[in-house]
Amino acid sequence: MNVTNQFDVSELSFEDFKHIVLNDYRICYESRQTSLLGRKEVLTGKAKFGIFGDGKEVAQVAMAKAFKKGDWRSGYYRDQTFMFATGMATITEFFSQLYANTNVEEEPFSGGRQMNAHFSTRILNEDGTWKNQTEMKMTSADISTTGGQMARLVGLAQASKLYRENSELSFLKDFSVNGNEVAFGTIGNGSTSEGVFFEAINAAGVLQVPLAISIWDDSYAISVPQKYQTTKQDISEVLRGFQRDEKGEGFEIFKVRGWDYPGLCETYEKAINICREKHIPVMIHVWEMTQPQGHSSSGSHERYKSQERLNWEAEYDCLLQMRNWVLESAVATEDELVEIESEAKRYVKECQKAAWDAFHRVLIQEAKEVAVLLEAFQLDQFNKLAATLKTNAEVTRTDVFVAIRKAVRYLAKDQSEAKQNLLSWYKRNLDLNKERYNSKLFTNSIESPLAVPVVAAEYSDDAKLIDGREILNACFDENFTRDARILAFGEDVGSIGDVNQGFAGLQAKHGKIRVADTGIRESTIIGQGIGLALRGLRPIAEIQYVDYLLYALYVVSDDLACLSYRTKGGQKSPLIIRTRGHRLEGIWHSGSPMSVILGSMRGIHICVPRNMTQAAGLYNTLLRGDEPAIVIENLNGYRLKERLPLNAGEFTVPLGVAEVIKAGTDITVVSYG
Ligand SMILES: Cc1ncc(C[n+]2csc(CCOP(=O)(O)OP(=O)(O)O)c2C)c(N)n1
Ligand SMILES: [Mg+2]
Repeated sequence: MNVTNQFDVSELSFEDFKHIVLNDYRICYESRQTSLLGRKEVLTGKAKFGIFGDGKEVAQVAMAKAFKKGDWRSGYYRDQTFMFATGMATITEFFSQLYANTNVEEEPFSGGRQMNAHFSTRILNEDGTWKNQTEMKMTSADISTTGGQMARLVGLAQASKLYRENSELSFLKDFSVNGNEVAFGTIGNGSTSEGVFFEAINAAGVLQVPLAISIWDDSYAISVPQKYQTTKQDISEVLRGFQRDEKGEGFEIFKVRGWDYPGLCETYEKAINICREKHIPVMIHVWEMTQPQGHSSSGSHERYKSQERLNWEAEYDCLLQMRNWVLESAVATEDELVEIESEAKRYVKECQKAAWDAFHRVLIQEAKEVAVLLEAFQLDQFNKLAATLKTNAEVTRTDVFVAIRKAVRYLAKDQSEAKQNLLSWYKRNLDLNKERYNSKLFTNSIESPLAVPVVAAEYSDDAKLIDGREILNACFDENFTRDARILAFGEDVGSIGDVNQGFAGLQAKHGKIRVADTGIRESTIIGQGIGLALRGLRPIAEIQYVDYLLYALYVVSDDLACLSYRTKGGQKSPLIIRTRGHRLEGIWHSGSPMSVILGSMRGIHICVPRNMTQAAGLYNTLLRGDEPAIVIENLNGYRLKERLPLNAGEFTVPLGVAEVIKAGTDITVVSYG
C-alpha cells in the first residue's frame, strides 16, 4: 500500500494502520540519528556548528500529515523532522548543508550559505520565473533571528484569503486552488517573547487568515527557563483572550503534549481542517518537549538544567514514549522495532557519508590540481606545500587558497610559465568563488526591473498642471487596472487613501480587498508584503513615514533584503515598500535616515525620486520587475504642481541611472529626494 501518512485510520485494516505508525516511527528515529551523528560531525571538526531537532520529532510527523501541496511553512531551525516527513528535505541534503556544500543540486536550501537546519524550497526556475506552487510543498527561507519567521507568515496566510475572496485572481492557476492553502508557522517557546510574535498573532486574528502556528515548548530558550520568558509560564494560557467565542472572531487554540503521538495526530487533523476550510487561524501549543542534546553544538545543557529536569527529559523523550506506546498498544513487537532502528542507523550513516563524499570530492580535486601546479616548480618548499595538500584528509578550500598565496608571495620576481599556470588557476577559481559565495544578491532574472524597457513620459501640449499627489494617484489607478495582482495596504491607506492622498478614491474604485487599511504594525505590514509577494501577488506595503521604517527594519533587512542571496536565487519576493520623508522639520514625521537604509538593505533597490513624476516612473518600472524596492517620496512634493503625463501608468524611469536635468561644462549638480 502507498498511504503512509493519512490521519483517518478508522477505515484502515490493522496492517495498513501498522504500516503508517511504523513509517512515522522510522522517520522520527532516522531524524534522531541525524541529530546524533550531526553533532558528532561538528565535534570532530568536519563542520563548524550544528543545531538539531532532537526532542521535537513526534509532533512534527503529526504536523506533516496535515501539510499538503500548495501549503507553506515559515519556521525555524528545529524543523528537520517535519522537513524529512513532508519530503521537503532529505537527510543527505541536511548533511550537505552542515558541511556548507555550495552546490545547489546537493544543498538546495542555500547553496552552503546558511547554517544547517535553515531550510527553503526552490520555487523558481533557472531563469528566475515562478514554478507551479500548487504542485509543490513549500518552505519559505529560514532566518536565524528567532521570531523572524512570524512577520512573513502573516502574508503567506493572507494570500490564501485573497485568492479565495478575489475572483479577479482566478487566472493565477499556478499559485492557489481556491485559497485552500494553509501557512504553517513554527516557533520556540522562548521566541514567543519577541514583539513580532504578538504583533503577528494579533494581525492574523484581525485578518482571519489560514495561519497555523505551532509552538515547540521545551521550557527553555538556551539556558533561560520559562519563568523568565512567559507570564504564567504558559503561552497558550496567556493568549487565551485570542480564543474565538460568541464575542467575536479569533484563534482556535490547542494544547497537546509533545510525546503523545495519538494526541498529536488527532490535534493536527482537527486544527488544520478548521484552518484550511474556514480560514480560521489556529495555534497549537505543543508542550512537554525535550532537548536530548541541549540547544546546539555550542554548549551542554547539563550546565543549566537540574538533575531532576534531566531525568524527566530522559523519561519523556518523545521517541521513547512513542516506542512504548507502539509496544503497549501491540502495534508492533520489540523485534520489529529493533529492526527498524538498526536499518535507520545504517541508512543515516550512508546519507552522511554520501553528503561528505560529494562535498569533499570537489575539494580533493582542487587540492590535487594545485599540488601538481606547485610541483612543477621543483622547489623543496613548494613540494612540501603540495604534499600537505595531497595528504590532508580533510582539506578545505581555504587550505588550497592559502597555499597558492604563499607560493605567489615567494615568486614575486618569477616570470616562468609555471607561475602563469598557477595564477590562471587562481583567477579562474576566484571567479568560481564569486559564483559560489557572492552571486544572486538580486534575482537577475528575465523579469528583473533592470530589464524593463525605458518608456518616456508623454505630454499633450496643454498638459494640466496638477498636484504631485495626483500624478501618483493616476499612476496607481492605471497600474491597478492593468494588473489584478497589485494591491496596497498600510496605515490609513484604505479609506482615506493614505495620509497624503496618493490612493484617494482608489479603494472605492478597486475594492477594499486591494486597497486596504491595516493596524499600526510596521513589522507585519512588511511581513504581509513579503508573504504575498512570495505567493505571486504584487504588494505595495506602505510605511506611513520613513522614520517608522525602523519598526520594520529587521524584517526588511533580515528577511526581504537577503532572500535572493540566502537562497542563491531559489526564492524571490518582489515587494515594493512605499514611504515618505525628507522634510527635515522635526524629529519624527520628516526624517531622512538614508545611511540606515543604505547600510541595511543590500538586495533592495533604493529609490529616492525628486518629484512625483519621477516617483510614478519608478513605480511603473518596479511593478513590471521582480525585485524588491523601497521608494521614499518627498513630503514637500505632494502639493507642488507637475504636468500630468498622458501615459502616467506606462512611462518608466530606469533604476540606477542618475537623472540629468541640465548638463553643464564646469559644474554638475546632483541631488536626491
Ligand atoms: C533575535 C534573536 N535573538 C537571540 C538569538 C540567539 N538565540 C538563538 S536560539 C535562542 C533560544 C531560542 O529558544 P526557543 O525559542 O525556546 O527555541 P528552542 O531553541 O528552545 O527550540 C536564542 C536566544 C537569535 N538567534 N535571534
Ligand atoms: Mg525552547
